[in-house]
Amino acid sequence: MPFPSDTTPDTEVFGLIEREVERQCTGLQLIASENFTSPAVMQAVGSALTNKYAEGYPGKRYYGGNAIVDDIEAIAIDRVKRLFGAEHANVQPHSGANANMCAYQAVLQPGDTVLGLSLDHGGHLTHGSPVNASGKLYHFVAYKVTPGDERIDMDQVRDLALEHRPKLIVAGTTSYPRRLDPAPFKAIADEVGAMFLFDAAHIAGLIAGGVHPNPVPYADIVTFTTHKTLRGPRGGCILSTAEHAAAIDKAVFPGWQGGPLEHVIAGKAVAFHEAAQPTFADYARQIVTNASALAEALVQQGFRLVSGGTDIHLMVVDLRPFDAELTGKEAQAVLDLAGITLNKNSIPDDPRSPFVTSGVRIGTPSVTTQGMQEPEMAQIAALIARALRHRTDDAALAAVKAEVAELCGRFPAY
Ligand code: DSN
Repeated sequence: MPFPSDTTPDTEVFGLIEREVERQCTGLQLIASENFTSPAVMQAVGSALTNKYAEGYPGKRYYGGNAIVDDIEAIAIDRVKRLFGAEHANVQPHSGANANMCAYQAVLQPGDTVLGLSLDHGGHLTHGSPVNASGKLYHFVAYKVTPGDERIDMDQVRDLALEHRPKLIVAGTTSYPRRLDPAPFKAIADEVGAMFLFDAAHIAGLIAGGVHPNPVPYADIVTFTTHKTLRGPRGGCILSTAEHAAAIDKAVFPGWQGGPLEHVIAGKAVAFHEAAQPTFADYARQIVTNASALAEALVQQGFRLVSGGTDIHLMVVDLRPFDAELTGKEAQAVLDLAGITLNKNSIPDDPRSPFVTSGVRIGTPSVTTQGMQEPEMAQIAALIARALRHRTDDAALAAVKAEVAELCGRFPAY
């Protein structure tokens, strides 16, 4: 029987997809949590595996016909364990948020005390924000960055750990521009008898590429997303010690999720294969080199960077010294008009609300995938500054947009 779209193609949706591909390829993609995944990953995600129900795990499914799916999921598990040196892996979480909630469910009871980085100082919603289930189910106590150097205050982490005796300490960030050393967190967790969870969502690709310390030898549980610096399909993953393996698997299914997305798991397997290649280490190194170059160029343009710079793939720009009137919200909107995509972001102790903010977050994973290097980072900083300086001048913004398109045309993503 023919499919309806064989005779009546959905030109509406496919037309919009085409436009989105064009947007991605003709503008600068500077959202730190985004990337261009490979055609091989997209082929796996767009495959007939989407048709299959596979509740359970390889060898223990609730439906028939899963022999091939079992092989695919087993390959994904094996590859990610080898990539990070982990004892156990669960590749089924649909997202990083799910991965975190499953990990909590595996080792915590509702009401248990947990330490996590405050959202407005660079943490994540699932690290105990009161508007998120993590903050409603568990008693999160937030640590912050120091006002002086804007780096995580490890003395405060230790003091809070001694005071509150958490069952779990969470280290992990979404808008913190510095290396996150797992060793001091582990030492504090050991001192107070807490478990240690490291959320590597942003930096998983940097870890796989050898340019950031690997938390796996230190943490009981490591969660991450597969679509950021790791450059795989949109999804999550949990690594753990053998001790927590059974509890993690039970928390993911049947605890938190139903049928796994085996087409996405196949895409994860492809991404883990790609991340294990020597060229991926070159990619990870260039992401960081580009971020440093962009940070330096932005400072030369008159911007202040939170903590003074970056060690990783992202930076947080405090817009106030550049222009006291300019908010993160307006900067994001103006840059959108100029073909430069990034996101508004709170700076530590931001006087403006999270919907307005005084900063923007900028990341280099996507432009590095396109092959851009240090000279292009200087050009990007100049384009950002020009657009923001002339933000009420439509002709100036159009000129920036044309230059952005010309730059991206020299570095096609696909
Ligand atoms: N939305 C992700 C980010 O942009 O960092 C976090 O979940």
